[in-house]
Amino acid sequence: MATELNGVSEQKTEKKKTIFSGVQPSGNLTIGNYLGAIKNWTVLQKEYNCIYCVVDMHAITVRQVPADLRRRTYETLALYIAAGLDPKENILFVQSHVPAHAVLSWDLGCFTMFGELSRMTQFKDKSRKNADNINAGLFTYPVLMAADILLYQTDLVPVGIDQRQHLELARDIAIRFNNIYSPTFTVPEAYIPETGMKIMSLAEPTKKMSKSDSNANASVGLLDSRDQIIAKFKRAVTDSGSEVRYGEGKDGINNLINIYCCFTGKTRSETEREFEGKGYGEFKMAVGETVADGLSSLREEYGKLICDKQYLDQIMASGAEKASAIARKTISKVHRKIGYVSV
Ligand code: ATP
Ligand code: LTN
Repeated sequence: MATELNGVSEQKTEKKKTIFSGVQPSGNLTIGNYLGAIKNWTVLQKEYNCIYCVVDMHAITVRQVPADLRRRTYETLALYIAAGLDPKENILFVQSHVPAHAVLSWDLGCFTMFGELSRMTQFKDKSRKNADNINAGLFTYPVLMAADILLYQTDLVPVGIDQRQHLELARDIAIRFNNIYSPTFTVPEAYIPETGMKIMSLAEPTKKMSKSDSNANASVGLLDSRDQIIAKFKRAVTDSGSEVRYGEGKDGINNLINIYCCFTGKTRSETEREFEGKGYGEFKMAVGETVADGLSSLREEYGKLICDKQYLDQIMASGAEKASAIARKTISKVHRKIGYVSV
């Protein structure tokens, strides 16, 4: 899709398109976050104007320990860079450093219907998981996400498929606002990878792998050690069969095949052929080793970055400054259209 949308001829005549995406610093980033989101971001950074955010304001919709949130905000930024995002080529910043996100979120909330927010499956899931804290922020989370995206006149939003519904809502809000006033926001499109769009839990393969899962064996962290990674794949839940073949009702093995394909670049049928006549045990071991090897340079780079807090602070500050300059323009346009008095 990237090449199709951004062929050479288009690049010469048109302004580069803008990309925006983010991850919440709500836990240890998993291979789901990597394969569904961050890995794809690195591919896009040369051809697009890319803005990647650590969405800490989204993270507090679920109760966070302050020291953990602060540490994970640094960790997430360091992981962005370790995964290959160049801070000189991209704007990397922390959401709470740019207050325009909260400002636009309020405005857009007045153009979003209660019924629309009630239909969001992530809200329903998270309400079930956090029954003692179904706060208003959890409910209006998609409005803040729409503000994140629309502030930067974003064309494309690379996310995992679980975010499609939120993206649709962001588009609806943009279209609604544009129709009520006049064209104000670029209407964004989702950019969802074909493979890795939804990595499932290793413990319950019908559920999405999630960094906030309380079962440590369910997800593989980007910073897990080689031994931990291999052990988790060895323990991965699969069906009672033994043939490494993609198929209906084989969620566990399908997930392992997908992960293996993402890390090796092989197709499903190539993988099936490679493991023909070999059992699940051997396959799980191979997936574990492949993932551990695939993440080793990221882990090494991360180790260096996380020790240099000063460097990370500097990236955060300069990212916030660049993001604020773009956001300011959208805010002033929106406020003029709404009818707020400017002084
Ligand atoms: P949480 O558990 O706190 O809800 P999460 O692990 O679901 O977090 P997010 O911060 O909500 O992660 O998502 C960041 C990005 O990673 C999004 O683009 C999302 O689509 C993608 N993503 C998250 N989990 C997966 C997954 N299992 N497979 C593919 N992509 C994923
Ligand atoms: N809701 C997203 C995180 C997120 C996001 C964004 C992604 C917040 N704001 C803007 C893309 C664009 C999630 O992955 N849970």
